[in-house]
Amino acid sequence: MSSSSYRFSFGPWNISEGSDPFGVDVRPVFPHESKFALYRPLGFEGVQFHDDDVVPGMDDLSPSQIAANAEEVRGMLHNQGLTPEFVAPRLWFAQETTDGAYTSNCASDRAYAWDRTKKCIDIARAINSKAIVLWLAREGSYIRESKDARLAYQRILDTINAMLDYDKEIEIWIEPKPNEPTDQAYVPTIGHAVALSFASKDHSRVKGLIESAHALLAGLDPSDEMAFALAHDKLASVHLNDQNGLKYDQDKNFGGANLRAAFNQVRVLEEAGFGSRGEFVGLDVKAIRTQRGCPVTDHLRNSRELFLHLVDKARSFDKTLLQKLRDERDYEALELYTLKHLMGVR
Ligand code: 3MF
Ligand code: MG
Repeated sequence: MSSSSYRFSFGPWNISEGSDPFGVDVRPVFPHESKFALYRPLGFEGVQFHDDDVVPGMDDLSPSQIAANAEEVRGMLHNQGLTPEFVAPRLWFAQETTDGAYTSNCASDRAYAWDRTKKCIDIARAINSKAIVLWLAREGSYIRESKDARLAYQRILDTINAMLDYDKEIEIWIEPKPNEPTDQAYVPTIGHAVALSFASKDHSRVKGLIESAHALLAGLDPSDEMAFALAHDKLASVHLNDQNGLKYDQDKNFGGANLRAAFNQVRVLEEAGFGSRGEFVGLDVKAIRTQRGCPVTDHLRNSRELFLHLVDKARSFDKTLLQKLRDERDYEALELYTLKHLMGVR
């Protein structure tokens, strides 16, 4: 695969107005629909959605209104030559999700979550997307005794099975994250997601989406998490970005905190032929608050460019030397070679 044949995606939330928990927007709102026109010129062809990115206010709309709105978005994507990569149910904003969604202690709140999930699948089908991403934002606890964790895992699995029944073609991609907004999440790593997949009634349709920052927040190396998923043929997509240590979820530019770790993610993806079956390279990067302009898209363009430079680095990595140094168990020399290769010095 030539490096230019990688296909890239991002979600409309990646072009943001800059508010954070401590301050309001610093840039004017850039209309959602106008974002679609930015994708192709930036080198992206896949769009990632939350259900209410497709149909805003969906909780208050009838099924036919939801279908009509989704149809309109399908047309806009078609006009711009874009592919909807996935739709994710936003199960963390509504009052009903205060104590979690599928794992809430309240039966009527769990019913809301299931209803919203079915609508999300309907929306995905209406815009021609074949996948649902489950970022299980509030499925976890702050107070460990507040929930029966074993029952919570069962409820998540029951929901996955119900989704597989509800639509016989749709795939479910689990995006693990260890914390934030919860203190401890029930599906913190790709290992947990892969276990849920194999426990489900059709594991061929249950896969994972790995975000670099989420792996780092779990104290793990993103490239090893990706390798684990790839070894089980379970890596459906990635959210490449970066994270400077164990703090709030930063969604920094890919490679911005740890270039070597970014290189290793690209190397592992390259070696496994990721992308050759149409998988997208997703970039879940946040525009920094200080950046001027509207819309701001430099973070997306730059992260994509860095990925492609690292593809070149992965390809020009001397495989014969690598094998020799592995055989000789000279990992000191291997490390120096790797760092010099990244710096472009001999
Ligand atoms: C949270 C995330 C989310 C998910 C998105 C799709 C805002 O840390 O990374 O991005 O990727 O909700 O599941
Ligand atoms: Mg993400």
